[in-house]
Amino acid sequence: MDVSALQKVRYTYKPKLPASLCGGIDDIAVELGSPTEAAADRDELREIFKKTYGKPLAHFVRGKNDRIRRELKVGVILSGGQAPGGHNVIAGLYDGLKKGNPASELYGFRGGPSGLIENKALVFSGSQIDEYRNTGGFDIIGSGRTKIETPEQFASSLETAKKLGLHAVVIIGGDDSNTNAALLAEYFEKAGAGIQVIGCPKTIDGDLKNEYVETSFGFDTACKTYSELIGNIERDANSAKKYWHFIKLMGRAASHIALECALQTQPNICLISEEVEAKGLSLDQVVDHICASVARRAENGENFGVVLIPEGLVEFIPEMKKLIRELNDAMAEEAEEFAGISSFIDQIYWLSRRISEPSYKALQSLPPEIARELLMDRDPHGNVQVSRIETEKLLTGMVEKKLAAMKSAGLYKGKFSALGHFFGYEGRCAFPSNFDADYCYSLGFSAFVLIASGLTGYLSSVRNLTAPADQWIAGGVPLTMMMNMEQRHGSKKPVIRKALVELEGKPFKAFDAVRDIWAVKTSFLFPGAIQYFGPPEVCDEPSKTLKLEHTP
Ligand code: FBP
Repeated sequence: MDVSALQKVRYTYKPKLPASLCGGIDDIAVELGSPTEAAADRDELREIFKKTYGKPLAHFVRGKNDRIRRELKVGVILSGGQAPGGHNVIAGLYDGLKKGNPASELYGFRGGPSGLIENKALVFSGSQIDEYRNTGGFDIIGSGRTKIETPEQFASSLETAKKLGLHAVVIIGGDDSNTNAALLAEYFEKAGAGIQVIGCPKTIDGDLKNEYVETSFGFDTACKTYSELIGNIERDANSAKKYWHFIKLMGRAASHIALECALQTQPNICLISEEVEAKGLSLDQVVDHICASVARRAENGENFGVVLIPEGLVEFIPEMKKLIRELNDAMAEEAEEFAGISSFIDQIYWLSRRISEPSYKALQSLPPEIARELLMDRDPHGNVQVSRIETEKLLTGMVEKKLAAMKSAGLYKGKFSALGHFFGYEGRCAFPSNFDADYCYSLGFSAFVLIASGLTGYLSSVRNLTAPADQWIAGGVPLTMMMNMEQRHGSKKPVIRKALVELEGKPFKAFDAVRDIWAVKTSFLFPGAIQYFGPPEVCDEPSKTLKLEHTP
């Protein structure tokens, strides 16, 4: 296989592991804490997860574990959007299994959860794993967004696992995929199949975190990649001095990526969806906020700037949030009928009889291309595909109009020329940073220890991540502990609670303390490309979010 010079050298990188996993394989024991409770809606969740609710927290210590040498067959799934480091989770899991018992086997399910449902599996060889060590992407087996949902899909998943003689399945995914992992663990337990299920916290969005999951993997690399690009654009803007760049950033509902990139690059404006919602800002007020900065900078002769926009913004603007909720419900309740309506005009007419008057007005006030984007298919988990809504265009159009009105009123004298960008897919398959390479390998290895120790319904967890890797704390968090009930597809479902940006949290506070200066004075920072070789303060630094959240 032809590989780049960087890839060749990255093969030789040895990921760092927590001390509890570094010794001999016979010296890794599990310590269990007290029973746990769900994040909310405990009675309902106890009913749904009769077999797996309330398990204790687990962490690894040096000690004897007589189960670790068992011969095991394990299947692994990459689920949902790509995130840098997925290959290292698989490598860590593979190496753990082989260290435990060279006869153990790791199966990879192709194309996401559908690979388990349809029994599309391969057995990994050592040389195949070696070709993917420390590389980005999920291409070793591919990913997919199928949700294991129907009774038939659960039954086929069990059938596949039984047919292959699996002891366990590892699902590498975000909040929705790990909710699926919890449901599958419960199903296998109810069926008395003795097949364990372990999840791994993946998503560039950074919204799968809590007291025990400090960050999801991929967030670090994706943010560093976007920040490099934003820094380059800032420098271009500061050189040419003629454009305002409106940059939408992936992250789905959460604004963690936008906030982290803002901390790394110091743009003029970074919108935070969670703040927009908390303050109940309308779309017009968001536009006013941007225009105020454009006008102030124009007074200083600076007709250029950078605005960061979290991709989920529209879902947090109260009138839009209401509209999207009503659209989701209407489109889910009569999904087949809606799917049969081909023209946009007919879709709008159909909706006019199903959504409230204010929502209908909000829909009609949008530029037609944005309204069309709001009516596109939901993902298999019922979410609006916010990556396909061109919020950057919506905002530039509205800012342009508002500035023209301000000019007529003598309130603005500058020139405004805007360019739109969307950074998302560019960062999801980058070579993992050293942080993600180490973290992911440790997560995969931990998943092996959880399996070997006979645990099911857990999320592999590695904590204390701002300390050097040997001080990281590895173990497992019960999946039900992170759950609550939420409205999905028109009914209440158990889901892992999404962690959104906390306005009282340290990362937001750090941003809030300086953003008014950035809004007027050019304060750009240029972080440059991710460095893989060199001094640790350049190569091994975790994200600013993680450092702010976890450094006392
Ligand atoms: P996950 O939640 O599955 O990790 O995916 C995250 C994400 O990258 C979002 O940031 C983005 O909105 C979405 O995936 C895009 O989905 P798709 O890859 O299906 O276009």
